[in-house]
Amino acid sequence: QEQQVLEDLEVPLARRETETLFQEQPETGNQYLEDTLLRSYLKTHLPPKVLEEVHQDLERFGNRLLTKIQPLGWECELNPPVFRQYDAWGRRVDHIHTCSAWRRMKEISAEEGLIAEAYERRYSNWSRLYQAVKLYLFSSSSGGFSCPLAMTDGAAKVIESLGIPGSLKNAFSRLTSRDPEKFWTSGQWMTERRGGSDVANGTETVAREQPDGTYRLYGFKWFTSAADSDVTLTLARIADAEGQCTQGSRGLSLFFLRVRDEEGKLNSIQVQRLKDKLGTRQMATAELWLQGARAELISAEGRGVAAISNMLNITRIHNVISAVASMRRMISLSRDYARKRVAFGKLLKDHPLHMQTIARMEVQVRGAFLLLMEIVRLLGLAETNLASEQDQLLLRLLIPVAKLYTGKQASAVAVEAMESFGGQGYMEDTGLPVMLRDTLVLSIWEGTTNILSLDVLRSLTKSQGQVMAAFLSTVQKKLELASGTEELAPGVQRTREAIGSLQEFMAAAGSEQALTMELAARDFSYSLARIYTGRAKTGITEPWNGALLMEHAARPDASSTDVCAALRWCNQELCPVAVESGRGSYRGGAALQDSALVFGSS
Ligand code: UCC
Repeated sequence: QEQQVLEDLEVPLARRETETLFQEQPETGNQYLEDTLLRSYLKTHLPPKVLEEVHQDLERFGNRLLTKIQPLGWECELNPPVFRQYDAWGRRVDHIHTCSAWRRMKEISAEEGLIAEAYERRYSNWSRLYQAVKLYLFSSSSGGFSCPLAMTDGAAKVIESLGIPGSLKNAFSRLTSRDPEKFWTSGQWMTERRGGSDVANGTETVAREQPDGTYRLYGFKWFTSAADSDVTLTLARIADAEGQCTQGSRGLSLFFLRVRDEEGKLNSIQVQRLKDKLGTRQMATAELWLQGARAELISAEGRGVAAISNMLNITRIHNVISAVASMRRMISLSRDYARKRVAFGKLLKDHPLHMQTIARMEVQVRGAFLLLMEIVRLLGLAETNLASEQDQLLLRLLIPVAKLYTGKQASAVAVEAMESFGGQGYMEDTGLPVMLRDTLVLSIWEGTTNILSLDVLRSLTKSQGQVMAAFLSTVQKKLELASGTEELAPGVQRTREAIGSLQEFMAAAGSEQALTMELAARDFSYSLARIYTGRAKTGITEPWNGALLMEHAARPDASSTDVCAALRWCNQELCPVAVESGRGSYRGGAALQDSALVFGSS
């Protein structure tokens, strides 16, 4: 009996000691100060005066993110929006309640000039890049607020590209305001039941002109992200006097509308329900009925898709920003964990296989980061009329390439990084699953990988091949002029070979049927992403007008890490389209085989 009593006393004691996992939490510090690649990029490219100013602001912002904004982001995750359709007395209210942290994110976005910076252009062509850097730092702490910011930026871009008509002056100044009281966010209502990708054939919303020249919209929008936004851009078909509409892309026009009036009453809109999503749960995505919503036509009739493309190209860049940011955050946490976690008698950082895994992710995020910087650099030039024709062509091509490529990279890195925490990576309260969920959407919204691959082909066709000529001549010129940094020679060689294979593929594909290019579209886009990201430096006499891995590694003050990352990038298959073409993957017969594999053959 005495023995039993003693055991009973000991068991709880033993349990107390073992039931809790004592493990220091992985953390990041000031993300700006810790990001050596970002800082070396800015140092290399920005004029010294600009660098001095933005450095101070980014260091301050990095501290604000760490101490104030990151906790708010987590609050947004814990308090997702709630939809209340009726009040206690049966009145239909359709109220989307957001938490105070979410509303605070909106104020912070204004205070930090997260949209304003790009439109004020106080640093001329560098303003866009500076804005992108702030958004990149903000993204993983924003509690999903990056999404409304993407659309707000896109709406501002569309309005600016229309010359800021008088009727939209107020909206433009609010979308680009630094004043939290004035700042508006925008939605982008493109998706209807019949068409997420096929917008041209799937859009059923009808616009009826009113005597005062405005329109009333009738239809159903199936996904409306950040439905608490103040305004939105949306597509609809204008009905003629007989109520008939033109079908297809040529029937679509672009409209601007305020979602609510001054009192907060919805603009003849009913909220059907909020979506139950895998991720981005901090943000309200709604199904909306437009029941005569008053709207303003802002594109030429029938030019809706072309007009909203200005928005799409901006939101796709934001997608790249979020993809790179989420990879960076996951890897930073993995790295920190490797310094703290002991297994098999030593820290994870002392296990070579574990470090190899993180290093592989690091090569991916480095390439993606430099691709992002290249795009926002080109965009900055285009917005300040400093871009050459070649720059503009490259920008058109690189946006879909980067969106599709980094979206996939981010998902793969998020899954891999999660594994580096073992079972803890799978635990909700670590916050790691949130990051994984929120990353998975990046290859879906704003155009799936295949849709973006077809957009790459669209840019080729629309420019009659000029985008490709710009791509090849940029890459080739840089290779010809390559300074011959000895350590980089194998990478230069591999890139050269990849370009040769790409050219051979293109020459052969030119005489094939359209099906060949369609089947090749994804591998082709991947090849462009890998070759461009790994391309070599231009030579010492040229300005640092590109920013990709080899260029970065050939800077006079480049580190051995820069060189190693460049070489490792070039060690992957740089031209998968040539490899697959060689295997016959794009022949008509291959398409039949694909079908048989999926559905089975008789
Ligand atoms: O709304 C959504 C969620 C919002 C959440 C925002 C988050 C942002 C992320 C931030 C990270 C946190 S998702 C909804 C997104 N929907 C899409 O992305 C649609 C996907 N589908 C496509 O992209 C299709 O390719 C379409 C809709 C563009 C195809 O339309 P069409 O009408 O069939 O295509 P067309 O006929 O080829 O193009 C019509 C015109 C042409 O100009 P013209 O007539 O002058 O020849 C095209 O060249 O539009 C032009 N165009 C473009 N121009 C089409 N795409 C582009 C482009 N990307 N750039 C320039």
